[in-house]
Amino acid sequence: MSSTAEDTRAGRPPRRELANALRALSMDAVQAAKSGHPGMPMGMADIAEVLWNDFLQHNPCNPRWDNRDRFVLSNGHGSMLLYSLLHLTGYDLGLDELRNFRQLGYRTAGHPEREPDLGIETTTGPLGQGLANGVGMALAEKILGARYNRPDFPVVDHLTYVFLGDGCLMEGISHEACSLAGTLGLGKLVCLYDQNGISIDGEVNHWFTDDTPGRFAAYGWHVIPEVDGHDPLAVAEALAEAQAETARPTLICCRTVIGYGAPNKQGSADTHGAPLGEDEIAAAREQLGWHHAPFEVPESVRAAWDARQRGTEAEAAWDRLLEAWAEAHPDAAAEYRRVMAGELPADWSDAADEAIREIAAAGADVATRKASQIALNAFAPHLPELVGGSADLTGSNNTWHDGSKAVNAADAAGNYVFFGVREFAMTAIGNGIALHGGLRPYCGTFLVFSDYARNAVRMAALMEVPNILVYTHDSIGLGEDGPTHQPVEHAASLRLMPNLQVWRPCDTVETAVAWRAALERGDGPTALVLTRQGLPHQQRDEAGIEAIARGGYVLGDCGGEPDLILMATGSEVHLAMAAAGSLTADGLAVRVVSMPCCEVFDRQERDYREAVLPASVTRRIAIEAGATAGWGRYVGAGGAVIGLDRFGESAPAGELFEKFGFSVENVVTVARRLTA
Ligand SMILES: Cc1ncc(C[n+]2csc(CCOP(=O)(O)OP(=O)(O)O)c2C)c(N)n1
Ligand SMILES: [Mg+2]
Repeated sequence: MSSTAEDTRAGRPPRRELANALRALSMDAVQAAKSGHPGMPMGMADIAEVLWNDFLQHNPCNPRWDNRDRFVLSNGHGSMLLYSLLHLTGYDLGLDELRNFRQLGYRTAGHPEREPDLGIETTTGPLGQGLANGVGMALAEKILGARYNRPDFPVVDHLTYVFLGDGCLMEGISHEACSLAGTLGLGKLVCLYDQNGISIDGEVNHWFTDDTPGRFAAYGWHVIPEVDGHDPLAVAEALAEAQAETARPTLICCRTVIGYGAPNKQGSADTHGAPLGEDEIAAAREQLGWHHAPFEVPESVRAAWDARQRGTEAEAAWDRLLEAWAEAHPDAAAEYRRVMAGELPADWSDAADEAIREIAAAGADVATRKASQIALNAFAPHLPELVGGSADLTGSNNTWHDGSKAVNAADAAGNYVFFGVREFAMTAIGNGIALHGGLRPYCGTFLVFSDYARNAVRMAALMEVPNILVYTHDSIGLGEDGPTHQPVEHAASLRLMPNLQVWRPCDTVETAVAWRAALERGDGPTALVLTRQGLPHQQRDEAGIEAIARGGYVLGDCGGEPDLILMATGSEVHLAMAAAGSLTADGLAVRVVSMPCCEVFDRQERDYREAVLPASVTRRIAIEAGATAGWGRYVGAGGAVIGLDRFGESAPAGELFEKFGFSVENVVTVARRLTA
């Protein structure tokens, strides 16, 4: 963008007027809702105007255009800015939606999160995560570009823009994510920092005095400091400079005034998260020279904002490139189209069946973390879209498979990311990779550190992002590392999260089925909860193997109505089987139910659940080396739970299982008490 930026816009209303349309819509919608955040939209309006009108490649007529630039609102409280932009540029978001900001049944939620058919890539309520999502999107673009672009055919070639605020930069995740983005040389990531000096409690100089440009320079970023965020030419110049930089991510630090245009409140935290009030809004109209009724936008302003034709043309030009590329490289093109559509290969189902049959036939006695690697080795050759990594525990999580190849700054044509010790960013970056499309992420760490990642797991569940979480070292069974590393409450608490599927498989076969379920899931995350210690293979027939996918099934049975049902997950399944053997020898009719995924079991039809857990059998014991919460609904009032409602100890695993009651002897004792 040259200094003639203003000249090239002949015939259009002045930029300030276009930006004021964003300000007016935002302050009026917040006022109508009696709730929301006018400060950020009014402060960032000039920046947004330049970015969206002159730089952002997007098509309001097709929000899912593969090669669109991604735009992320990490300071997502400013959601009215995004709604105003979408409305004005021509997305399917009418004035009625803006008038009903934050109301039930409307698409204009407080924090919109994700709406791919509306042009909302992601915005984060939880500050800082959008920035990490943006890193994931830029990483996905880099990986896909390295795979699919050919000389003269830059089919994957877009930028990722992130708006962020002081809050995002105070959050630790910004360090995790931006440090890695620098190392990976994500040159097509452009972040615009709303440096307004204000957060909710007031002037940030009392709690945030970092040298932000210095900090990002130290990460290896290209930093453009001290840009006047209310000077469109300065913003345009900075954006042009950012585009020209392709080796390093760019941070543009924009000095802005929060609530710009509200004469008595601008520059203060009062504008952050409350309606301005009728009087101040009237005064702002005067100050801005915006003499239109609420939600009224003059035709000339609307016409200047309308991006539909420009977007349609941009997409059509890209379509022509794609066609030519597809003709020259038909195999790559077929794969590209499939992965971008989020579809599994046509032969996937047969291949997965075959792989699971082979794994069952091999019947290996291994830890389920090892079983996970076996599953990866079986499935990954069919799924080039699979991109995994670990937060510095690759050898422990067994996330590296025979086809893994590291991604780095110089060569992104790989499928494995060494995330470093950054669980939260890894998970949010994984979400960003999935949100971008074209790749399927998996992220490994110890189960106990899922706490570090937790809000990103929650965002994946909320946004229906199919991120796969490989959580190993899942109980006291990890032994000597001790209670800091021994998860207790984690499986139970992850099961509380809506739309997260938690699998805790007991052997190689269940682990492969769990992986398959995770890979076939398109609408939410899956946690694979895996052991450090070895586990014996369980025998099943063909029907038994098929039943695993139902989340809970009869693994060992007695013939006729059981006197007792033992149910267990993961490392406690073989214990249940051994205890059942002992009780059977004593003349009791015992059924063993393996329950690798409660969420999936709960969704089975009533008849199936009743067949597995007949209501008439009230003597039931659940066994899991973790918090007992959640098992009550399966064992009922007449049942018992053998679990662990305290922290573990540092000792060899075998001794710990004995001490805490995960022994055949204890299960038999509890069973005798129940059946007496
Ligand atoms: C993780 C997280 N913590 C706290 C909040 C609540 N919150 C929303 S906005 C905000 C202040 C953000 O300040 P800044 O990013 O500077 O936004 P500005 O006021 O400048 O718009 C806070 C604390 C949040 N949304 N996410
Ligand atoms: Mg701020």
